[in-house]
Amino acid sequence: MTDAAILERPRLATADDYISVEARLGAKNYKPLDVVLSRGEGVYVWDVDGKRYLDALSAYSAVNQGHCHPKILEAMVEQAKKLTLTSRAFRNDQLALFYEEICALTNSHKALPMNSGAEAVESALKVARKWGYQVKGVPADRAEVIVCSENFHGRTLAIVGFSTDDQARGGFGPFAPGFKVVPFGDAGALEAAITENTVAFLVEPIQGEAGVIIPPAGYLKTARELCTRHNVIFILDEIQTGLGRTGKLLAEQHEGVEADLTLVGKALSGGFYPVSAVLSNDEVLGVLKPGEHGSTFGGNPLACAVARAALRVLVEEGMVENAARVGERLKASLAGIRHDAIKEVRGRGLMLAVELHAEAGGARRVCENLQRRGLLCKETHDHTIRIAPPLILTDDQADWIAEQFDAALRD
Ligand code: IF1
Repeated sequence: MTDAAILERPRLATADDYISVEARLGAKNYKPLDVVLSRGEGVYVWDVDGKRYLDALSAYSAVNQGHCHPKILEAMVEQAKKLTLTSRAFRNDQLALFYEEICALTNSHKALPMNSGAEAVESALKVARKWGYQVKGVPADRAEVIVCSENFHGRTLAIVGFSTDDQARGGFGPFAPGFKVVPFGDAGALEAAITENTVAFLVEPIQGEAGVIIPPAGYLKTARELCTRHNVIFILDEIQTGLGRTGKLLAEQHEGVEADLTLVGKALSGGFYPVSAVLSNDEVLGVLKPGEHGSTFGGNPLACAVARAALRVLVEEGMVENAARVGERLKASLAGIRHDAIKEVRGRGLMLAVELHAEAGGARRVCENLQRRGLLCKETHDHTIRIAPPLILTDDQADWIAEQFDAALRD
């Protein structure tokens, strides 16, 4: 069969056709719900059979602005018609504007544009180590980074090397040395782990994959103080919590702290394109000299134009404030559900989770029931259902989500 003929093969028809081809040809690194989506608009997505669902996952917080936001689409199309990629060997007319806007919005002095969230995390770890050797005076190859148990920071080898989740790290060794794990939320353990070779503390303000775990009040403030006192870079991974998800532009604002390095990604493009960035509140990024770090697509004009539009609509359409207000309403409605399967409702803004008791039979089953009711959620681990709809959610849609949860638990 010629290449052209291969490409002209008849299109797949039913959802089962898509699912069976994926089963036959795809790596099985996910176990998705059996829903084959073909269209998205705002909080809704439609499957190939035309059924509508409310998306309460938002692509793991990458479509905070809602699916296919028209203004981000317009910015992407206009830029794609002009210039998509130059490499950083040359300059382009979007990067400086992206720097100005993201640094102003986040009170940052410098930014390093990357593509995936994991790349932003890896970049921050590289910069922290180099800063440790060149500025703090840590002996070569002795830099230590402290992370928290139950962390999720991405899927690269260095990152899974300091994961405490066997599913994420099992069978991928050997791993990079120089990482110490302390319990999340325990400031005493953090202080005890700091040595003169500690260069950074990397932590999520709220642990997402761990099941929307909020640290004790004051934890991030104490961590900030400890990092300042011991000359340790405080790195906040806001790739999931950032850009309005918790009801503030950055989750750190709930605690009144400023990280030395803040990582953003996901919704930085509104789901149109992989865009991430390392934001620096002081000169840590200044240790990088030309040729010491890079990326083919990092900071490309299309990514910058998309990110600028994604940030603009987030701010101009009041999505952050809406997440705070509607998130409170939804959290209260969910907490009001009287059902003994529910162990806890927790979260901040529209980063919510419902934890079920172990004997309730598992979160996956409830997610499959919710899918039949037209609500798409994703379980994390066995007993927790995360709820993270786009930040444009209305009061009525929030009430509807709670009603579906109530009904699904009664089934
Ligand atoms: C998967 C969840 C997982 C992240 C934080 C960095 C990254 C992520 C706080 C890396 C990515 C995604 C990855 C995706 C599922 C989802 C996820 F927490 F959001 F639910 F896995 F834990 N920091 N999270 O949440 O960003 O390189 O993916 O752009 O890997 O299954 P990335």
